[in-house]
Amino acid sequence: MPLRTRRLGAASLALAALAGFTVSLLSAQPAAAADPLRTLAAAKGKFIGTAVATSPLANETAYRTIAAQEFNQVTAENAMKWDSTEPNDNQYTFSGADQIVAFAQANNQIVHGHTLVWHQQTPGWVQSLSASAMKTAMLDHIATVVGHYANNPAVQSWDVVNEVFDENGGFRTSFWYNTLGSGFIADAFRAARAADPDAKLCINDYNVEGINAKSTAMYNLVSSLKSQGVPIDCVGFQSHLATQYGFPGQLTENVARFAALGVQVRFTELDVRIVLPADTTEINTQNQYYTNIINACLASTACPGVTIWGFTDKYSWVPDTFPSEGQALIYDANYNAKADYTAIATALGAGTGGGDTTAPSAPTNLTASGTTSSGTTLSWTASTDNTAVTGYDILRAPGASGGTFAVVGTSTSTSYADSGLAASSTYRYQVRARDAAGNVSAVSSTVSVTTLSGGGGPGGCSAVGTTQTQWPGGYVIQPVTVTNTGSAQITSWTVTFTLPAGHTITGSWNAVLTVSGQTVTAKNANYNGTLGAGASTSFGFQVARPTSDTALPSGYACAAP
Ligand code: G2I
Repeated sequence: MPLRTRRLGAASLALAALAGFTVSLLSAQPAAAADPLRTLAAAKGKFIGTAVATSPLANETAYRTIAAQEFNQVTAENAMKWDSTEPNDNQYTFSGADQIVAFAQANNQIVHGHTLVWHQQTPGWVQSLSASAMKTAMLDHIATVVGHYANNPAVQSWDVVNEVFDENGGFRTSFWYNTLGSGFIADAFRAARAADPDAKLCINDYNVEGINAKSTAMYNLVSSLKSQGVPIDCVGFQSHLATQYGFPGQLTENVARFAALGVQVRFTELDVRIVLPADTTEINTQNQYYTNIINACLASTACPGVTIWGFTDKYSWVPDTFPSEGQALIYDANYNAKADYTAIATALGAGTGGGDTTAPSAPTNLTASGTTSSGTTLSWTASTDNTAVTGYDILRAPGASGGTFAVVGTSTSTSYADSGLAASSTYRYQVRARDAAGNVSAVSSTVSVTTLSGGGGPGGCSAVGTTQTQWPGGYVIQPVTVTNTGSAQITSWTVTFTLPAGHTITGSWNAVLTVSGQTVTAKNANYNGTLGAGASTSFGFQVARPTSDTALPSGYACAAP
């Protein structure tokens, strides 16, 4: 784990934005909303971001001021792409990327890295490599670029692969795919995780916002990567929308199906272009599309936030690509906020919160107890708030590291019983508090829980062996804790485990041991077979082993017939 402050969750941005950022007055500041977008979004536990370009960031005060004032997340529009960061083999330049990250840090903004492996803006020297050299170049690029920011707490996520599908749901026949096959995708994610174990790793694409052949291909890929244990944490819906094509169908259902896979869903490159000249109907449609995307993010706990692909029509990719279209962003070319700005502010709750934008304090002292093979009970110390805490969200992530925290339940007290867990599995929990205005606290510290083995049911039990002492010629295992993990009393139990070759049991207590080959079977003694639901007992044994051997028994399993 790299040495650094643990990254802020989206929810903690509420506190960061309120505590650390002073709004400076701008002549172009919109009159419609008193609070900047970032304050409104943070009060909802979300980020609102923008893509930024290095040149106006360096040269235009109005650009810089709006970027800092209105957004709590930034993405480099071009500066982190391959042609900017590694134009020649093994010659890395981070000047533009570092400029953006420094700006973000100065303004309490989080950074999304864009993008590591893409078929565009990748230098020719990469595209012509042989398969083995291309794979080496890709892994080296990911390790170096992600590694450059791995200890920077602002840089929290990456687009690892970008736009790998064609419109029919096949893999795009890019030079990556043509040379390496689809395996480059899993390789890229593994390399990114190795370079920064804490970063959220995303796959990003356009025309995947609604349910269609392309988004279904994306869904199937994410599902398959997850089942293979490939580290993938998020899906980016770019959301380059256009009023003439309608709003994507079944967007809410699409968000939900990805969320059910246990990945975040981010809106990463939102803009809504119009065929020029724009009329009132088109502008109203555009306002509605912006509103719809914000609402879709607010409605899903899997969505940490929305990034707009720039903010001013002065700098938008749209006219370069679609010469007869434009006006896609939320400020005009003179930095005046457009009606789209107000639509977003309104969707984020401007003017509805009764003025309360103070989030509760984070819950403290989170602990887990009474863990069985299928459940655990959490308790914590209450949060405080300027009005009142109305409830707590319970978040859970699978495994001891990685994965995504998702809300699994709510509580109005300071405890929560979680159930339906898998046996012998590790989960991590966090809790956050809410108030009546919808303000969300930072998350509590994380507690890790490993469920017992033995599979629940009336007759379940688990066994955990502890090495009490060992020496060159032997060891003592004490206690082997036997727990009734079921819901009813048991009257006998049998523990089995594997003894390394050449080891001999020299003594045992509180159980009756028999040895067959390398398998040891320990049955309860006549006085400790009866255990109520959740109750434990223990036994122990001593073993002689060759003096050169440091092996220990393994594979403890318990049965309670
Ligand atoms: O095409 C829109 C976006 C689609 N998804 C991935 C994004 O990375 C992509 O962004 C755009 C940037 O907004 C443009 O600014 O990607 C383009 C490249 O494909 C960017 O355009 C490039 C121009 O093609 C270059 O000629 C120019 O030198 O921007 C460069 C820097 O201004």
